[in-house]
Amino acid sequence: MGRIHLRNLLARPADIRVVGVCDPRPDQIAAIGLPAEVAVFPDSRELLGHPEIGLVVVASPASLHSSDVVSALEAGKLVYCEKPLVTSMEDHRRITALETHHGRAMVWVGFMRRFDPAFQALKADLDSGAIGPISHGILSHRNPSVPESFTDADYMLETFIHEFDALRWLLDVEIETITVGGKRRTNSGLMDPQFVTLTTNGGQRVMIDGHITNGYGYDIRCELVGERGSRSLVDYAEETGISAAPHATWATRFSGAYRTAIDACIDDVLAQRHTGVTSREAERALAVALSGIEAQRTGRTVSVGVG
Ligand code: ISE
Repeated sequence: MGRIHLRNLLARPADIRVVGVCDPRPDQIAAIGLPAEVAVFPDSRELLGHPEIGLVVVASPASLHSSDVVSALEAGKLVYCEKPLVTSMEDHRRITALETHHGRAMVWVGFMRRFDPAFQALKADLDSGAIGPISHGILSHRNPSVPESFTDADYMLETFIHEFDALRWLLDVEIETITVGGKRRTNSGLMDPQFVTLTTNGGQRVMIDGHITNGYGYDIRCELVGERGSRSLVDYAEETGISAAPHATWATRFSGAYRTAIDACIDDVLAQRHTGVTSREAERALAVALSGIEAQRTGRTVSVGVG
């Protein structure tokens, strides 16, 4: 993930400078082939103490996001952090408390689907009222494979969290309840596929099938049904050039969106504004994911708490 962001940052016109990178595995950094002017910091404290650094991009494993983001905020830096921002409400509160202390929103969360041309075209159609009020949605999140260590909780926090954020944004609603079903277990004990049903405060019902060891490709689908018609991502394939056929991985499917998302963050930083996904916005998708973990465990429909 860090490499994708680094490549995109280095491709940016000369209105910013990539000062340095930090990774506990020096061999990984060597493999990137860094330009000579980009310093390698063996220790993140040294990087965070650097006076020229204004924005820190956090692309560490999700379990480290909380401590990485907190350290950056304590050092007074702005942060672009990959999703999920954090994995517990307690960690989330530490971050918002620091932002409150600094008196401003300082964190941009990398929900890149909001920057994908096909999702944006779908959103524009919904906002125009072209298909009337939405009654329901049918979505798929399919991945060819995930690491052996991937857990049911990761399914919510790493994978379905994209749908939770995208649906809130597309429909301008809050998700009220979540139910999760599935029987099949992989060799590593992961429930896969998983079937999620959501209800919203807009009166909609949304069904998502997740199948993240499908072996055939990365396949993201989204159909929303209104009173006067329906729209799917596939409807925008020709105008956006985003093929509806399965892609190799999430990195190839969303390569453009990753670039646009970080570019938009940098534009915001340079213009001293925040038009992206704030920590407070990300908290809503996190709340749904945490309720989803409870729904997996209990087999019950779980109400998503109000933040
Ligand atoms: C990544 O963020 C994605 O976009 C994928 O859809 C997801 O399944 C994967 O686990 C994520 O890391």
